[in-house]
Amino acid sequence: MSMKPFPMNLNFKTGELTPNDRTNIRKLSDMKGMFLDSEAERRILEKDDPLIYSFSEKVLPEENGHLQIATTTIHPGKIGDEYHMTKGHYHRRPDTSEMYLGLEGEGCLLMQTVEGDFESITIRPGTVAYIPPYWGHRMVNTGRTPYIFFAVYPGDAGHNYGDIEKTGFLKILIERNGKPLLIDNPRWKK
Ligand code: S6P
Ligand code: ZN
Repeated sequence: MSMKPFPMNLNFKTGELTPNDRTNIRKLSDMKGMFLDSEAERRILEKDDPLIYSFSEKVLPEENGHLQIATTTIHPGKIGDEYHMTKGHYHRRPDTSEMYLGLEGEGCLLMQTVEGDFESITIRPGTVAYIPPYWGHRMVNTGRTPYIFFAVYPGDAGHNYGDIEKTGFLKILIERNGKPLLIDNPRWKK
């Protein structure tokens, strides 16, 4: 028996997706070693464990032919000079793509391939970004308000976090003189 069609509601201001089945929370302690300034990370974690981002998903079959639907909110802030960001990932099936739609706030989509290509796209409310197959992706909140975006990707894409945990991203986004600046990641390993 095939699945029946159904509606959902997406609040364009808050990113709230209803109904959704699961909200995942990522605090600084879940992202140890991902920000460049490990001393700043240690100092913050001594006192606090700030929420970096959360994402809500509708649970749909992880099968070819279906789609996955999610909204993410990255809270504003920095660890040292580096803006709050998602962990970032490749897809477990690397030949799958993804679409992001910016809803609120301002930030940047960082993308890279295992061969060492790199691209970035500024995403504001209304920006639609297409992430082709084989491009790892991470979102970064460069603003002072929550950064909210909507994502749609193939049902069987899955997530590969391990490769980004090992190599990091080629470039990182830091604040310099009050403005975002993309710099080479001194820890990047191909
Ligand atoms: C999934 C899609 C998003 C992210 C979410 C959190 O393919 O790209 O829903 O899962 O933004 O980021 P991350 O890197 O922790 O999965
Ligand atoms: Zn993805």
